Amino acid sequence: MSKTALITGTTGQDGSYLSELLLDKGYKVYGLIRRSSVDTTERIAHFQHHPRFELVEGDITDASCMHKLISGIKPDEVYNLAAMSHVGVSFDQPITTCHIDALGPLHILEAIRQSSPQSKFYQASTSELFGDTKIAPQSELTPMTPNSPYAIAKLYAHHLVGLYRRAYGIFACAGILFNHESPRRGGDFVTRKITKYVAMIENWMDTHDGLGFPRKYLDIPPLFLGNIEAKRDWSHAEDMVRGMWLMMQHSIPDDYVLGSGETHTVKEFLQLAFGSVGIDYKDYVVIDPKFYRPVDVNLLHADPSKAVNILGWKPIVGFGELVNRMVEHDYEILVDKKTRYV
Ligand code: GDR
Repeated sequence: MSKTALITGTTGQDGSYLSELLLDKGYKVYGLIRRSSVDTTERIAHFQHHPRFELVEGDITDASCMHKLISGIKPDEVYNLAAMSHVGVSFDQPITTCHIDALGPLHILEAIRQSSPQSKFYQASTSELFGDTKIAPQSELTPMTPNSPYAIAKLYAHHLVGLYRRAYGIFACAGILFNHESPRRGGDFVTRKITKYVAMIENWMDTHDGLGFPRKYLDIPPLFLGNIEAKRDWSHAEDMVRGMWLMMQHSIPDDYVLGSGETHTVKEFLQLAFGSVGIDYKDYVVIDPKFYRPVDVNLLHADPSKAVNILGWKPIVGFGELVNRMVEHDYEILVDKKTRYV
C-alpha cells in the first residue's frame, strides 16, 4: 500500500517541491492549507488535481484542528514546513511568530503522541539557530545562540523534537537547513528580490537595443537593500526537500544539518546576478537602513558531513547555477508571461 504524508506549508516553496517529490514516489499527499480569501495555490496549481494529492484546510496554531486531522488521517509521515519564515518580520511580529513557529509544532507533536504515535515527524529547523555563533562551519554539535524572535521560537521547536524522541519514543527528526532558494522563493527574501530586479533590467535592455546604461540615466527605481555583507550558505530548495525525505527513511530518527558547505556574502550574490546580464550592481543598488534588522546573523557556513555520511545526501545545484537559474526564470516570466512557479 502506498504511504501517506501530511505536509504543512504545502503552498510554500519547500512544501510545493516536497509534495511533488512524494507524489513521484507514489505517496498519497495531504497538503494543509490555511483558509484565505485570496488564492494562495499558485505554487501547487500544476499538481493540485493529481489523484493522490488532497488539500485539507487547517492551521497549525489551532491544536484541536491538528488533533482532528492527524487522528483522522493517521499519516505515515508528517512534515511541518508551515512557519512565519521571515526573520526580519519576526522582530515586528514576535508574538505571532511564537504562536506559529513554537506552539504550532507542539500542537502537531501532541496530536501525534495522543492519537497517532506511529506517525513519523519532520520539523523544519534552521541555521538561524546558530545566530550569534563565532564558530564556523556549523554542525549539529555547534552551540545554538539564536539572534531573533524567529530563531528563538524555532529553537523551542527544535528542542521539542529531541524531547518527544527521548520521552515518548516518537520518530521525530529536525532538519537544520541552511538558506535554500529557487524560482519559487518568496519575493521578500534577498535572493529573489535581487533576481527579479535583474530580470527587470535585462528586459529593459532587450527593449532598448541592448543599452546597459547605469540606472541613474534611466527612469528605473533603484534596488533598495539592507546588510549586503552578511554571509549565507545557499542551496537549491529541491536538494533540501530530498534531504528531508531521506531523514524520514533512515532507521533511526535524528537531527541533521543540510547545506552546501560554501559561504558567500549577499554582495557576491549581487555580483553574480548583475554580472550574468553584463551590468554592475553598484550602479543599481542603494543601501536603505529600513532593510537592516535590529541584529543580524553575520556568518552562516554549513558542515553537512553527518547527512552526507549517514544519509548519502549531497546537494546537486551549486551557487553559480542557482543564481543563474533564478535570474533566467524571472526573465522568462517577464518575456513569456510564463507561469511563475513551474
Ligand atoms: P534569512 O534570509 O534571514 O537568512 O533567512 P533573507 O533572504 O531574508 O536574508 C538573508 C540576508 O540578507 C540580508 N539582506 C536582506 N534580506 C531581505 N530579506 N531583504 C533585503 O532587502 C535585504 N538586504 C540585505 C539579511 O539581513 C540577511 O542577512 C532565511 C529564511 O528562509 C528563514 O526562514 C530560514 O530559516 C533561513 O533562511 C535558513
